[in-house]
Amino acid sequence: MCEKCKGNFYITTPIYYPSSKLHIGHTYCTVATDAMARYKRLQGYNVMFLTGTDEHGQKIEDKARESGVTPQEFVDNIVMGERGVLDLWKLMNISNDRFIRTTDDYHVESIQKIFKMMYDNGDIYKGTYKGKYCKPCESFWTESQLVDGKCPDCGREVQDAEEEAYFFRLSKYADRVQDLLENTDFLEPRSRVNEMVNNFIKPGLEDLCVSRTSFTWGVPVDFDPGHVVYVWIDALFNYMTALGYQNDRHNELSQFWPADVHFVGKEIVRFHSIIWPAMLMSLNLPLPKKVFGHGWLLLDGGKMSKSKGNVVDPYILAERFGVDALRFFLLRSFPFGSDGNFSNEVLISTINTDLANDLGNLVSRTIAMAQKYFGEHLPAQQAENPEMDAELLAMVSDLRGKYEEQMEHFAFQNALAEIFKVISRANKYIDENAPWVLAKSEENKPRLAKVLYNLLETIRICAGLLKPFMPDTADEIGRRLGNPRMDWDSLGIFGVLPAEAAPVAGPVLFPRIDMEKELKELEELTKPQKTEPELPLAEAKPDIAFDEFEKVDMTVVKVLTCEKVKKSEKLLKFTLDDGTGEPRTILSGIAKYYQPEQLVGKTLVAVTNLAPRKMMGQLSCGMLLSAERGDQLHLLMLDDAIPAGSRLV
Ligand code: ME8
Repeated sequence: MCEKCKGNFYITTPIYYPSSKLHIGHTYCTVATDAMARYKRLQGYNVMFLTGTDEHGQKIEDKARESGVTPQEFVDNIVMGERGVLDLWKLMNISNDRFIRTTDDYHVESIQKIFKMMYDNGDIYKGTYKGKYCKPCESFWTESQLVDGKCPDCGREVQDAEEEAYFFRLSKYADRVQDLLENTDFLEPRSRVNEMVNNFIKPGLEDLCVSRTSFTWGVPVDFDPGHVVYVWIDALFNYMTALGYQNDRHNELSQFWPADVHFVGKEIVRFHSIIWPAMLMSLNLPLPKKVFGHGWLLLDGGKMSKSKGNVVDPYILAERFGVDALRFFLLRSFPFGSDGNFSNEVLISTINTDLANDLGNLVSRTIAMAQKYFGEHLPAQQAENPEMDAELLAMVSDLRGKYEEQMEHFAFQNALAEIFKVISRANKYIDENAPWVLAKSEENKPRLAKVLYNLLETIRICAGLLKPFMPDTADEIGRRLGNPRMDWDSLGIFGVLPAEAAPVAGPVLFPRIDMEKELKELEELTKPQKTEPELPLAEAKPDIAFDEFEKVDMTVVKVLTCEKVKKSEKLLKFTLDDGTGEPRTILSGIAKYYQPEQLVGKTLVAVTNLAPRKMMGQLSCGMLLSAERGDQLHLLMLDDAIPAGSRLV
């Protein structure tokens, strides 16, 4: 640790799933962590701020397959590609000291060693996973995860199943974890403690299944091929592998572990406050000092999430309003520990009220008056008026203490409220002292100089304390004040700005936004990005024997003619070449999906030994195969090089 440092401070964000691009909800937590990291640096701490991506698991494997790329290519694109995770953090001015990807070699190796260590000490053991299995999803579920007794992912029937798997003895640590939660400040806000204890620990903690065999995109269990490590073990240990635990890529474990705080969203508090400490206990490792579970940003009252497709794009907002305004809005408008409703109206009105009116006006009015009345710099001769100055000066002098108290409790909204109380008071101070009246007589110039000095000094302290939230704006204000001290010590003292301050004007910091016009434009741009809705899956049919399947004749056919069936909205009539030399007629209910002329000449597949049946008075000899999901239908079309009459085997 350096001589001057107050100490080390280690803070983390959750590592994000790069299963699709990040949204404003993810940005919220990272901006909060960044503000905290910057605040601690400002106080003089030696900070390690870690963020990263959690890249393994079945979901990523599936998404990559759907996109026709390897899982590694898939995650690389979302993490490093244009407008990906790294680009977003750069845009948002995130000052992380380290970025970990769980696909990094050193992390993978460390996880293998960690898994083996818990296996060797007996806390991981091989057993049988008994549960419910959804065949189409290839997923195991416990009874409690089912929704109405069906697969929570696709809604289909599940079957009883058994799979060989490794388990972590979570049950062994139940008492110690309960004690940790109830009798220490490990988990905050406090309300989350009851939720964890009553919902998860008291009903009985079961051992946790920590390996999977149904997919391969994960850290392989090196002593048992075919098993991959459960993603949450892989993910949680990132907080330590990133410092060098069980690897020699990094070397800061003794300096920064245990972490001072993990910021996590409320839905993953369970993993961080029960499973994580239990695993650390198993390895006799020190526990993080705190887990803070923050609330969600809601949209129309519901959680913004990739799977619901109702996400708001941080790029659009940052580009329209500026990065600092967006960062400020996120932490000023919602209490960090509770949920908050996102809306464009709140965003614009926060910018207009706090930034354009209150802060922006205070800075521009004060500097404009200083220049107008005194030119280059304020005169050294200044006259106090204790009666007029006392309240503002007392508020500014107390500000750092009040701000610190709130920041230490991660109460960003309250810390900002303290600053804005002072900014409003300063605006009122201008009106009370009416510098434009003082300027009329030479005799009042010393008093005028003091009024402006007090205002400039108030601005310096407010800007310095705003720096963790709006780093660029604080720097710009500092520049306009003539680059005075804005270090932590100086922010606790009124009077650090030299008396002969020489402020410089600049463009409007936060232009006022025309609410109505902006809302209209934004509505177009930030229309919740409907990601492709999940199409419902048809019910899976019972298994059949191979000889039953073999009875079906599937034949390659070419479309000779195709026309609509009169008086039917659904049916198309096909004449087909099935290779026998005799044209075959098939009626198919697909008129809603295809125009007849589109299909002439196409190579399709037909079931040709289906008993003929009459439809709308015409005989149909067979059935054309098509793929159906939700309200979409596609005929199976083959390469035209395949001759009519070929059999599908
Ligand atoms: O949970 N409002 O990753 P993730 C606020 N990989 N926060 C939100 C949010 C919203 N609307 N939507 C998401 C994971 N988040 C794991 C973490 S850590 C060892 C592994 C937050 O990408 C969410 O609460 O699904 C979580 O804390 C974080 O974004 C990452 O979510």
